[in-house]
Amino acid sequence: PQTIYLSDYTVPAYLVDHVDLRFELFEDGARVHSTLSIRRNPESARSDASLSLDGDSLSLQGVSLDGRELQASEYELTDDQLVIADVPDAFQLNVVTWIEPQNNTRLEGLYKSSGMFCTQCEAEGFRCITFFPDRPDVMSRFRTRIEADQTAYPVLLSNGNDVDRGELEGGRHFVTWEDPFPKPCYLFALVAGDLVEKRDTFRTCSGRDIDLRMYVEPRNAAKCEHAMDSLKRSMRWDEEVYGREYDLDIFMIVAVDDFNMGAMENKGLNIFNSSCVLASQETATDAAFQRIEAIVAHEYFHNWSGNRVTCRDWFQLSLKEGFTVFRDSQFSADMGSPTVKRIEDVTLLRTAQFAEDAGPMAHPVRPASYMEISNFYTLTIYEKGAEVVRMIHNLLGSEMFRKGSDLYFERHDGQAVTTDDFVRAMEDASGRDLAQFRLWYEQAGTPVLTVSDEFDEAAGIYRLTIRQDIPDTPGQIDKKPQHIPFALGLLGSHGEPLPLRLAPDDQDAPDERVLELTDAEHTFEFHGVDERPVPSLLRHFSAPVRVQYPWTREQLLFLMSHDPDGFNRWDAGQRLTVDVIQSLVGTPKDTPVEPRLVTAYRHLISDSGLDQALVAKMLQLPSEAYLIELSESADVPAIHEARERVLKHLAIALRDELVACYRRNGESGAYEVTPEAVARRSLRNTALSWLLAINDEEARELAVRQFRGADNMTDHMGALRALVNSDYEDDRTEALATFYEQFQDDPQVVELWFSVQASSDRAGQLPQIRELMAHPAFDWKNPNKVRSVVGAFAGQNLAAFHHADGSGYEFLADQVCRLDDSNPQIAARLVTPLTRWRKFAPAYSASMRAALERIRDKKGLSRDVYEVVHKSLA
Ligand code: BAL
Ligand code: ZN
Repeated sequence: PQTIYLSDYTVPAYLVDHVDLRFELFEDGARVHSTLSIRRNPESARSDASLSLDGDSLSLQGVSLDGRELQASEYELTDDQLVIADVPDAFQLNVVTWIEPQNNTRLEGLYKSSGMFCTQCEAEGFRCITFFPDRPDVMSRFRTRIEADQTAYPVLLSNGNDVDRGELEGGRHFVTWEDPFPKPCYLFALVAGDLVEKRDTFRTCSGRDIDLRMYVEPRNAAKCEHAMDSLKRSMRWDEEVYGREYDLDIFMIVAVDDFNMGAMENKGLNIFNSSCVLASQETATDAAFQRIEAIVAHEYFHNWSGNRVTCRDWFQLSLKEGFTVFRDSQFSADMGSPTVKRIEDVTLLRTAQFAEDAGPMAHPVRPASYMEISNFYTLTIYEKGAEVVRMIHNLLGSEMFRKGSDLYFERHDGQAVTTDDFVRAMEDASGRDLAQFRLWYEQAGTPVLTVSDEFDEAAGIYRLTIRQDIPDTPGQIDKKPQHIPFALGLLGSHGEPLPLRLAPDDQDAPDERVLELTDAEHTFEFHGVDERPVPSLLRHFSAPVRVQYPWTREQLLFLMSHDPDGFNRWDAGQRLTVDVIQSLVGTPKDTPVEPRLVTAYRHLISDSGLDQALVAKMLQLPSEAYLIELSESADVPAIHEARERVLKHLAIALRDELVACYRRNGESGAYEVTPEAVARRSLRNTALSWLLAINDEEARELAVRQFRGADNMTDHMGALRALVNSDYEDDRTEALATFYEQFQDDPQVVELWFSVQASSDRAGQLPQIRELMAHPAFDWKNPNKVRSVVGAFAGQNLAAFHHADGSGYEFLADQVCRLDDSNPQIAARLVTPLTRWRKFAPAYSASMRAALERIRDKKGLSRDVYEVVHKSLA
């Protein structure tokens, strides 16, 4: 496969002002008539008069130019292009193609899911529908007429407003949609199906009434309310916080079961993976409710950050994704607990994005090259991209940042632009120079900050030295220092915040500062300090970096209970627990566990005066994935064993406190998804899982009772998970059977049922995984099912996946090869755990490498998997 380089970018030779589409949908295929109004781009330097259109898996039925049918000799048809040698400066092109949505297992372009037609065009799916310059800097006005059988497909949707509809012969009907806003073809969408409609309205800040509609399969009619409420909250929030008003008269959301991504922000017609939009108290966990709210917001926010202002090319993907993730994370923080939201974001970043940034697929937030763009919908583009925008926000402050975003939207409305344009708008609005800051977009790798300190008692000066190093990554060495905002505070011996005097006479010094690091090393002096303080470093996780500082356990315990920054309180607890677990890896089973850890956790569990939402997070032990990420040469079974040992040690020592915590946090009142209620359920389910880990009989009874009596999926799953991960085999078997019996008709819950088993080291050993894949509810064609079994096994059941005999790796390689033929995008995602092979102890890494080599040698490997595997082995 070819590598595509940012440095090769040139403007499009031709522009398409208007696209007129007519879809004739049938059971054995679809005919697509496309009429393009094309003109030469005055900004293009190209002098030849040939037109190239992208096309993939299309059967061409006819081409005419300005009404004249072209002979086959007048154009060239290759595997991926239609080239017309000689075209005028402005003309109309008619193209008719035949496609087979019913056989489209890649789920790119137009395909069928549960009997309905739907589309996914980002990034390059539109070329699977018709020939087109499939690049985001070609923006056109679309008019779309859909024709289909009226009984089977009563609902026909596309972007914009419906402007015409009527009946046709043979029991068919049509609807025509017109989108007044020019858009790139990746935002095109079409849906045709037998769907129920849920309606609501939203009055915008200027008094316009927007028609809100959700379309779902009839069995999901009762699962729309949460998404609809989330949508209205998002619309209001974007007006209030960013001054962004919705622009069309209609906003539609459709739920689809077979979907590669989580959701898609098509203009006016967002299409969602069912698991990211449908929810009811009985079938969705708290985490799902929160995820749905965030994703609905994310897709809605794209209407401005992505659709009205879009990307010039796919190297700029983070322009819309990083900014929109930042926006949705601000929104979620405002809707719930900002500290908890920050902890969740940072957990994902540190566990998974840092791993990506240190692995063979490491790439900058604005990559310089790619083979397959689908492989670049990554944690780096999304989450690190969001952190980069967050840092701009931190450096400029809220007010200037808002001025910057206003300027960005105003200056670039209707354009396809670059990350550099975004930064320039921020600079122009604020007057700040972000030249060095731009390196965050260009350099890959997670900066490492090494912090050292000294206290000069005689002078009353505390000195902090911070050095930054950015590790080498594939194709990038010897990096330049970046501009890093570093928030910190200093605490006195009683936990009191100390004023941060950078000069001896600094009288009104604040007790928190954001230091700006620009050189490879800085030393800061704090004056008027009477005793050696405890530093609280990188508060709120003010930059996506690793901090190395020789914390003592004493200091971490101190920060855990005294740091005024909730995030750093949590972080201190994590660092302490990581330190304790790491010190036990590979030691004899009777090695003593740090007694102060028990004291600290006892305090957390017992003191109901603490912020319970924060406590619920602090009680989550660092995950195995995070512990692996922190290792140089990971021995997963040993890490798993040490972590289990600590968990059981805590559970035995705190048994009575855990039972009391469980009872104290019993159900109270109607189900609601507030930070308090979520924390209550999280605390009681954590207590339950810890107690079952030590085979506590009373807890077993509590779990069985909770399982039978739960009125919400969080508690239902909490009890099921605890039983599945326990030694009570009969209870586990019975609970799994009962659960399936109850929810077998609900695909989203069946996915939970699959994943709770596939991610459990008790219920998810390889033979059991194979059984799950042979289960009638498992479906290779459904990405959610693949993710909930194969993905959960390789990504979460780490001790089983990293079995010393290498069987987990062999298994994954087999599944990747199998899926590569039908759905390369999902196959390439599944490879991820193997790409980290260098991270593991030699016996493991050799088998992982061998599994990758076997995938590499598969005949007809897709470009998607080829890129990931070859880069991993390089
Ligand atoms: N644009 C792809 C899905 C999303 O990030 O919203
Ligand atoms: Zn997005």
